[in-house]
Amino acid sequence: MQEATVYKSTGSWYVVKTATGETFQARMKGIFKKDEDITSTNPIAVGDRVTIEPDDSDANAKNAMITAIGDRKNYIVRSSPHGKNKKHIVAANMDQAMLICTVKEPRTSQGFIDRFLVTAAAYHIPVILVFNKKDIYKAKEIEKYEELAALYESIGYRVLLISAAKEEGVDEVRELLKDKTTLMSGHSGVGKSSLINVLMPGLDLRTKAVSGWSGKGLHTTTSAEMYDLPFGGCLIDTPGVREFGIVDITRAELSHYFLEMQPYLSQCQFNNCLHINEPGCAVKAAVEEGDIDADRYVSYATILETIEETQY
Ligand SMILES: Nc1nc2c(ncn2[C@@H]2O[C@H](COP(=O)(O)OP(=O)(O)O)[C@@H](O)[C@H]2O)c(=O)[nH]1
Ligand SMILES: [Mg+2]
Ligand SMILES: [Zn+2]
Repeated sequence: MQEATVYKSTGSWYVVKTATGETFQARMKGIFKKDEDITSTNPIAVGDRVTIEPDDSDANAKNAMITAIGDRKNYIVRSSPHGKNKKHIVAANMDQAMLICTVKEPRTSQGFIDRFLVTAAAYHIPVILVFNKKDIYKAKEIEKYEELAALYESIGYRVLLISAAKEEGVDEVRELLKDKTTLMSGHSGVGKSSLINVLMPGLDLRTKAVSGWSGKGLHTTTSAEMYDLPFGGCLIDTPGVREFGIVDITRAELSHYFLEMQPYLSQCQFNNCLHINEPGCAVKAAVEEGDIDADRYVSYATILETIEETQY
């Protein structure tokens, strides 16, 4: 018996690696269920710690059986394509997440950033916001970036401006990734593969033009994969994941994941205040005073509407 970490999942086969760097093609032994409260479509995800029994019958094959899954420190899910109420675990056991954004080609909306931040906050995963494609930003885009950076830094997030193409700002990215397990995410076309190729020369991930022919097919079929960084640490790439679901969050909880709202929550007149129409709402007052950013409040109200009250 050996302990190993899941680096890739291809449905029924998993690529797992031991602490000494030995890689195995592993399968699950029988059917066993992990957390009973997660009705997930995949029992094992990238980042999971597993116990394996190497199969020694074929010395060249490096096959193994997975006999147990360790407890997860955290995990992130998206709603499954196989049904609204089913979840698919994207990755487990992360130290942090890095959201790659762009102000231009394509523009990452603030709503998308806020949804990501809410999901990560709900799973207690710190987020670093990395804006890429600095090289094509003109005065207008630089100004937009600076606005967003000031906003998210004021909330407590780390924000970077880089160019993967020109390899600018990448040293800082390396420093932040070193010796940690990081989930990398972002819209298609923002430069995730380009950045990974800079961080891991020799890996040579396929990058594609934003409006390239390969479009959807390529991206929906690819699943999460973990890489060892040459300078220490692991990176989880999530090429097929457009967005993580706000699946585990109730309406009442949502404001807790807008970190800048937290100091006001206890000051609302009603303790079940959803900060929409209630009298004596301290959150709305803070928005009016300019102490909470109005666009963040719009994101809050928009996400709140998408959470069905009957869901939980
Ligand atoms: N100008 C510029 N283009 C970039 C940069 N990073 C990536 N790109 C381009 O953006 C497109 C999408 O990049 P890719 O790495 O495939 O994005 P992914 O979908 O997030 O993996 C490609 O045409 C890249 O060459 C950058 O820093 N500056
Ligand atoms: Mg890519
Ligand atoms: Zn309120």
